[in-house]
Amino acid sequence: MEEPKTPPTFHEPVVPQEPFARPADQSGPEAVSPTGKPTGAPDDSRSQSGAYLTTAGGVRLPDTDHSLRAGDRGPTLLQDHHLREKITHFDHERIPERVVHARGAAAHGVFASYGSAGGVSKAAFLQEGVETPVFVRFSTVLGSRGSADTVRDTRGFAVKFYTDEGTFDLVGNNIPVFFIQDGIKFPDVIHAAKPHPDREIPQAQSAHDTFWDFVSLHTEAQHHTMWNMSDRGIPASFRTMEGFGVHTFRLVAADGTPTLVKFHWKPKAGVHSLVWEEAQLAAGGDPDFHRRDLADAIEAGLYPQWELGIQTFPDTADQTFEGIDLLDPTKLVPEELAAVQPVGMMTLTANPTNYFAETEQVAYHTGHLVPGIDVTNDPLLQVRLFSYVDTQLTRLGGPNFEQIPINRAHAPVNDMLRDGFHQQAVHAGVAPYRPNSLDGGCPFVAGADVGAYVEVPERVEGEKVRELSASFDDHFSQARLFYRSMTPVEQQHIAAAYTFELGKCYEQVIRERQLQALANIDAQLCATVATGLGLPAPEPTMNLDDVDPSPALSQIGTPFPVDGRKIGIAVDDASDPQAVNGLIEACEAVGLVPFIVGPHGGTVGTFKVDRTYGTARSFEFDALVLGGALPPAADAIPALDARAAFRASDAAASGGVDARIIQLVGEMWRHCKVLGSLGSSGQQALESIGVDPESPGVVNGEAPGDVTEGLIALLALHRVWDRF
Ligand code: HDE
Repeated sequence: MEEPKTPPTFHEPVVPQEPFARPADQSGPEAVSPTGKPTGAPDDSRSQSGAYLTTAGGVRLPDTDHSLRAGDRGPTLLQDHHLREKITHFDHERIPERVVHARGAAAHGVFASYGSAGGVSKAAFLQEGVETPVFVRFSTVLGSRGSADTVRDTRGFAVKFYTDEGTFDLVGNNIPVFFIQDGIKFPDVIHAAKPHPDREIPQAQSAHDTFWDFVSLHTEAQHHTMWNMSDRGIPASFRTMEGFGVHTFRLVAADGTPTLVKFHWKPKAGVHSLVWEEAQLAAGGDPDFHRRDLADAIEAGLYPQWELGIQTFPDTADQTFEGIDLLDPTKLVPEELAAVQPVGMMTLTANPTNYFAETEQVAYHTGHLVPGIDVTNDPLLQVRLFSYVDTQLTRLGGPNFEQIPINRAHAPVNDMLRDGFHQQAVHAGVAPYRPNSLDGGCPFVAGADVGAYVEVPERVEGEKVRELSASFDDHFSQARLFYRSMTPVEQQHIAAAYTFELGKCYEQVIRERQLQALANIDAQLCATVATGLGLPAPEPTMNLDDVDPSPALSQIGTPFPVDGRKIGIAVDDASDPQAVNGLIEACEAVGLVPFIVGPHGGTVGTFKVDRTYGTARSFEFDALVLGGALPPAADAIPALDARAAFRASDAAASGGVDARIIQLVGEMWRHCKVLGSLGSSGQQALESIGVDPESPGVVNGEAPGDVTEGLIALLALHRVWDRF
């Protein structure tokens, strides 16, 4: 799939030439005008062009390395307009990062509707066979723009659909519930979760006092917190995350019939997570781990896919389903009670061309709704409807952010909004007001019959109060439902995460208070965490009602396709080229992505080295195959590397496998990843490191095909949980 690239030359080119064409995996926003009309220009028409450097005004420049000075040892002249333009623009290159979800990565794609939602929603993009361009941004919530990808956190999953009827944004998360029931508390939860205001630490973490102070006092946050402490808080990649609209929305059919729905994105690659040690290693070894994975997959043509599904509920007066209040965003509806019905497939096909222009400047908004999709009175959603426009005024510098190329609608815009900073449209006419006669009465208002957005005429009455209905009072039963739906290994991860995070708090009373909340969720979980913290496990302060587990909430046990899984193949200078080449081909034939791990950079025999013994760590691979004896490489530093090795004492006795390979195998083993060997020297190396070739999750083969067959079977289940 890889496009031929123009390789850079060693010496700086001196002959003027047109800029290189954009790589095939990149795509800019559609070339529509600020008023939503297709311009017909190619979508790269906004990129800079021409062989020569110019000023912002397009005048060619002879020099940009020397300021204009009075003599070569004299002062700089104020008249140097190029210097001033260059520095002034640079001084203003940064815009405020997002208050939350500052760190993100995005991609272009397409949503293809199955038409199965056509009966419950009149939205044009949900009708059969309709294809709609999308721009999707994934993010962490807490960290600043430069923070690491693999921290324990919720992930944003925001999708902009550029539909023919205007823009629809589904601004969701990878966790189906939220910390707070009423949006007025959003500043509180975020202030508590962000770094401490005095020292501004810790970065991108919830493992600190203020977070646990808040969630232990504010117990409606316990359900979301439980998800964060689970494997969902450390996804393996964006490609393997589920997405959720969180709130209950309202779909409207062509005849006006409303249906309440919850939106789900199901990844075709399956739902997978990192283990905690991998997440920690990746935060240092490759802080851009998720961002890189997404971009690499798209560049390689391994287009990530998610199926959009809906759970539907009758729009009854109490807006409650099986006793679950659908307006309470701290509650989910188990899939066993309401199946997720597939309505379309989203495929991400292109990387952005420019991070700032697209990923940074994209502005999602929960109020971007199209006919056929309406909101409910969920008190969290209601506040979001205000916040998303308001925040862009500061972040994107004024009211015309909808005109930035990535935000432009792909439907005609005729809004009577005028002027303001950065106005890019050249509006004709004299009457941006209604009623008017000077512009012939334009623009006219539409009726529902010609595509107007008409709110569902819901009857509303009540007293003005600052309170929620009593049905929102249960803060623990769904946290228990989630915990009890996990497999034992997932439960162990949850207990370990609570123990780690609470162990990082300074104030004992905060730990004790959170233990009290755990006691009200599950006695066994509470006891395990209490043991780790060295504190007594408190008694619950309420009856712990039994819950029916929802197996659909567990990530373990379901086989998924293995396309795009990464296989490390460790080789040395004596590895059998035929066998290794055969393995590379066999991997590629079944959609696995092989990485050669060599003793040094460059090439080893006939193989191009992707990682060296010194740079490879477990988090980069789903499986590792030893393709040789792997003796210590020329740059091995025995004293240093052996200390890091697993079973280092055996390393010398083993006949000398490079200590960094021993370390890598040790990590892969601990992380329950598939291990393998190719040929007898590979198997010998594995055995000498201490891996029993007969143990679960180990594949040995003389022929490459035997190895890949074993890999596929094991990788379908992601990890070898039964190793321990
Ligand atoms: Fe957001 N949220 N949010 N949020 N949110 C923002 O908008 C806000 C909430 C979510 O990739 C901000 O443009 C309030 C729930 C995502 O650009 C801001 C409340 C969910 C993104 C904002 C919530 C989300 C944001 C910051 C409580 C999941 C990133 C910058 C009422 C369903 C979108 C911006 C992107 C971003 C406000 C709660 C998801 C400040 C007030 C619940 C994925 O407007």
